[in-house]
Parts: sequence; structure tokens; C-alpha cells
Amino acid sequence: MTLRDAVLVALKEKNGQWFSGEALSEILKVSRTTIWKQIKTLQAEGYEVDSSPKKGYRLSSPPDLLSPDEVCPGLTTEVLGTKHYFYYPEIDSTNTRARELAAAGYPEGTVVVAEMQTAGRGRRGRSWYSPAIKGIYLSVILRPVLPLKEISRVSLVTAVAVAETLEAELNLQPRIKWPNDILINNRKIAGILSEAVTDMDGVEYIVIGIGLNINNQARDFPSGFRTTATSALAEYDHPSSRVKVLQGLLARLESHYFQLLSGNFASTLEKGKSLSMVIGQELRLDTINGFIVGQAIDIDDNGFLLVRDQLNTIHTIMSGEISILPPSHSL
Ligand code: BT5
Repeated sequence: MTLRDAVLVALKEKNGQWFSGEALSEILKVSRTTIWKQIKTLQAEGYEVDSSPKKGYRLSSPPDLLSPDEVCPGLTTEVLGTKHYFYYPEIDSTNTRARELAAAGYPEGTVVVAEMQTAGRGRRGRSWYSPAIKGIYLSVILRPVLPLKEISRVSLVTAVAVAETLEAELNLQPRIKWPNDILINNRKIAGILSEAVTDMDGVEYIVIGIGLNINNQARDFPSGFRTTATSALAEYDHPSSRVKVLQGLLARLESHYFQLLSGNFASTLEKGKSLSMVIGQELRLDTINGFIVGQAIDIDDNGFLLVRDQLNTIHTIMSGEISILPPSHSL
């Protein structure tokens, strides 16, 4: 344990009570100046440590940082985040970092988490707004042994895991906008960016990136999507524990993923369909091959969207951008 860790553990054990600088330096066998430096480090990381010349130091509120100290002891997963948990107070993009780690051979279950991203990525070159200590910015390396055509199942697994976490941990009622958006009352609370690297034999690895708005004030969202974004705070008006949400999310992601690997995708698929906000809707779908206007009729066993167009032709769509058309729109 580093000295920083030892100071943190000591302060936590006091449960918000004061710990005198003198007592800390005696217990940890270092000078008071050295203790003070560690306190500065913890404060810079975002821990709220009060200091008083007479009383010493105390953790003023339970920290809600996504550091390994806070998250890992409460993880219930077998693989996700248990062996390799990379934590960054600031990073360009957790997906970019996770891809580097995957390319360097890091195993399935490696997790990358940041308190803030300076270049958080969405799909098709778009960006993900990632302000400090407000949301969850998470990437997970998976190495599924699956035929290529089944790889989209992992996206649905992720969407269902995110949605179930919002239901269970935050009592929200999310809907999945296939393939990668999670919405509350039509506003986006989370986005998923899955990036797969394949080789001749199939999938080499998938990096699953999840951005989740938790304690953002609605007014702080950039004007470009202020009216289409939301957060747990915006829905409820009180802050939520990001640590608990992250732990719950990793547990649910692992559980659905393990079911998928063991050949049981059916229950995840059913849940995904029941949470889908696109099935039955008339929509315009932009794909790499052009656009289709039609009705979403189902999600198939591979996680693909089935869309029936005006000529009654059914298209099987792997990925695309959906705009839901108003009900009055006639096909
Ligand atoms: C996504 O892209 O929704 C996928 C977002 C994935 C972000 C995570 S964070 C951790 C990991 N590391 C990364 O670098 N990325 C992943 P897309 O469907 O392209 O949506 C992007 C669009 O959503 C933007 O163009 C904005 O209009 C809007 N947007 C951006 N930030 C938002 C936010 N925080 N909340 C709601 N909407 C947002």
C-alpha cells in the first residue's frame, strides 16, 4: 500500500471524524509535512478533505470517485474490472486507451474508467460530452469467441445491461433506441460505442464504451443537445452515487455477457425487445448504403433490426442512424 492509500484508508476509517496530523504521522511513521503532501494529492484527485490547524484532517463527505479504492472493493464481478482496472482523473478517450491496451494484449474484462474525457468519442466522428466527476465514462475489453455475424449481440447485451442498471440502481424507466442510445422520456442519458477489431479467425477484441450522464445539471449540457440530453440528476433533482451505478453496471454487463457466451441470448433479446422504443415505429434509417423509410418490425436473433419498407420488403439492418417519424407520417 502506498502512503497515499494508507492516509486515505485512515481517514475513511474515521467516518467523517477528525484525525490529527500528529496522530497520522505517528501511526504512518512519516513527518507531518509528508502527511500534508498526501492530503494535497488526495484533494487534487477530488477527495474533499477538510483541514484545520487544531483538529487535523477529515474526509468531509463520502467520496464518489470512480477510483479503484472506491469501486473495486464493492465489485461483485468475476472478471470485469477485477484484474485490470485502469483509472484516469482525465484522459482523451477511455475507448482509445482501451484499444491500446487490447492491442497490447490485455485480457478480457480489462476496464478503463475516467472522471473526465477531453476527446470523448461518439459514433461516426461525433463527440461525447464528458465533464469532470459528473458522469461515468467506461470502456471494457471483451474477447468473445463468437462467429462474426453474432457480434452485434454484444451491443444489445450492453444496451440491456445499461438499461437494467438505470432501472435497478436509479429507479428510472429507460428505453433503448436501437442500436446504441438509452433514453429517458425521449432524452438521451447514455450512449454506447462498440469498436470491434477482427482478424481472419473472427473477433480479436471488442471495446465496449459507455457514457452515462449521472450528476449533470440540465442547464450545463451544451446548447447543441441541451433539449435532447438528460441525466439522473436532471430527472430526480438529487445527486446519485456514481460508484454504485458503475458497480451495478459492471455486474449486469458481465451477467448478460456470460449468458450470451453460454448460448443463452434469448432472455437478453426478449428484455431488449421489451425496452425497445423503435419496434412498431415508422422511421427513417440512415445506413452506409443509403436510407430506408419504413416500419421497424422486430430485432432478430443476431441483434439486427428488421425494417419493412413501403414495398413490403424486409431489410435486415446491422447498424444505422434512426429518426423516428411522427405517427401521422404515411408510408
Ligand atoms: C454515442 O455516440 O452515443 C456513443 C457515446 C459513447 C461515449 C463513451 S464515453 C466512454 C467511451 N469513451 C469514448 O471516447 N466514448 C465512449 P452517438 O450516437 O454518435 O451520439 C453522439 C451525439 O450525442 C453527439 O453528436 C451529441 O449530439 C450527443 N451527445 C454528446 N454528448 C452527450 C451527452 N453527454 N449526453 C447526451 N447526448 C450527448
